[in-house]
Amino acid sequence: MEGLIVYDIGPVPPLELAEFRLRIDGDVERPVELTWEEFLRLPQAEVLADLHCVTRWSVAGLRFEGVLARTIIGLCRPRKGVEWVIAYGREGYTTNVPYGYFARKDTVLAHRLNGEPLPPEHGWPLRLVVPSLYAWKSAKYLVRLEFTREKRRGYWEERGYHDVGDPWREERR
Ligand SMILES: Nc1nc2c(c(=O)[nH]1)N[C@H]1C(S)=C(S)[C@@H](COP(=O)(O)O)O[C@H]1N2
Ligand SMILES: [Mo]
Repeated sequence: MEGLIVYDIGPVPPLELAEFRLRIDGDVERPVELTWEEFLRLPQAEVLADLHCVTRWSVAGLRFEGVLARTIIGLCRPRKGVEWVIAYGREGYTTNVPYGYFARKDTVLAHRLNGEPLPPEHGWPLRLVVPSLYAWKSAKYLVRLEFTREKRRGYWEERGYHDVGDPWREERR
């Protein structure tokens, strides 16, 4: 993708789509595990997003397609009191997303970018995109969403990044 800088904490294990599973669990009424086909059968949507990295690059006008976070919320029904969503990448990346930002109408579990399947280095086959937060909250290679009441930090949050990360408030670290 032109303009998007690849930012990865380490090598990403290969994956066959037939082996793909998305786990949605934690403090929810209905934990679910979806195969790739099951995920694609959920209602699909399109979101225009800008990504802002804390290292000060931004890319505007990315067109992501996938399943809205709100659809996932309707599916798993988080319990009252849930305040965080931990997103897991298959290489071991984690990040904690405040539930209020996760639940915004433009948060999407994206599998296409600008009309093409997600490029491998940008999260194939699936990434979380939280346009309202800095890009480190947009976990690539997404395999699990865990809803929690208590705060648990993710990879960069452990290393001093902000728990919320709202670029309009410049919440970097
Ligand atoms: N799984 C995973 N997701 C990740 C990262 C990562 O290392 N692993 N890096 C984060 C950071 S710091 C940024 S800035 C963006 C970069 O997204 P891009 O590589 O698609 O440009 O991905 C975020 N999501
Ligand atoms: Mo980043």
